[in-house]
Amino acid sequence: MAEYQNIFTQVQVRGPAEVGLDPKGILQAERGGTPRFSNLLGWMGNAQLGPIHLGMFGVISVYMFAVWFLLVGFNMLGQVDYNFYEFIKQGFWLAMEPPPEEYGLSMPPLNEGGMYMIASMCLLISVISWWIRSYIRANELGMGKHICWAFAAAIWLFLVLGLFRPLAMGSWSEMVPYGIFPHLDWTNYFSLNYGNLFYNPFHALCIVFLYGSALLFAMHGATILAVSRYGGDRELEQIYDRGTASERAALFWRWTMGFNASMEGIHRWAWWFAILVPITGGIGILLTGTVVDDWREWAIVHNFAAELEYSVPECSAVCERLTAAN
Ligand code: 07D
Repeated sequence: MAEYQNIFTQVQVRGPAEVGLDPKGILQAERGGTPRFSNLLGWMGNAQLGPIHLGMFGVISVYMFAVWFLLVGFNMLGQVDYNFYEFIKQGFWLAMEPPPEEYGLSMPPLNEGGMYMIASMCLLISVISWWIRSYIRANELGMGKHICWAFAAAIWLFLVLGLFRPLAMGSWSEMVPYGIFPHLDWTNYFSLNYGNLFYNPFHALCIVFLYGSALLFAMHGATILAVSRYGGDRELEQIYDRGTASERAALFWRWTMGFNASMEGIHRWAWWFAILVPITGGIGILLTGTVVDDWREWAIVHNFAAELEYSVPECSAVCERLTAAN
């Protein structure tokens, strides 16, 4: 039985390179790179690597991302006097900071956050171009736009953090610094500054969907792997017959928890949970500092949290029961 506890794809069928369909006959020229094969990639997905389609928006996106990356990288390198050893050593602590508060929404001098603003503009153009590219690719393959709209949900949170909330607060200084530990410190400071983000119900919802997405993904992935001995990965062909992988998978859940998602429905559950992570997150961040200044106070006023200070009652219910028993 152990042979069916498969974690990696074990069978790799290898034929001539497959370039894929070209419904409108215009893609061939835009696809680049000679296809290669890799056993290692084959364990995780398709063993064939390339050709890749870049197109105009792909080129803009990669180029603008590279400019953002280099502007941030060289700014950090400058902070350690272009000493590469120090750059590596202090890398996790280095930051490219947004402009100071006094500049509000105006363009600051280059060495006081102006370069940060230019870099941010490049990142924005890169992310939007990648979204356009995802839309055009899907369109040309005759696909629905589910991937683009899910990506748009992530861009919503990205825009709230870097554009909408700073605009609403009247200062670019509200933007997030670029850097590993500095952005973590910013996140922590943001929470402390607004009275503990855990009391922001949208942060709570955001976590529900984040953990829920992980749970759904784990359930779905594990279910399909568990029935792959019956061809579970060929889901659609399985749905309309009896005794198939799909039927066993569905029965497993109906018998263990009383309910089973349909083979189509589970992908809708997953899509909704995933997009609701950044949508609820963005609402939560947009409200912070603009409408609500202290989430703990807000929670007390709305009977969401108790007015108690953070203290432990003298005798808990358990301790009371123990005392009574003795
Ligand atoms: C950020 C947006 C989309 C990104 C895009 C990417 C590039 C460049 C560069 C590779 C991820 C564009 C950029 C391509 C890449 C290179 C080089 C998506 C993003 C388009 N929290 N918290 C969340 C938990 C606490 C805080 C979300 C847990 C504390 C703040 C999530 C805990 C404090 C913010 C979440 C916890 C705090 C969040 C993020 C536990 C202080 C946000 C969802 C157990 C530490 C964000 C409403 C996401 C948010 C957010 C989880 C605790 C602060 C659910 C599990 C109390 C300030 N927190 N958090 O998908 O939306 O992000 O909040 O303690 O802004 Mg939190």
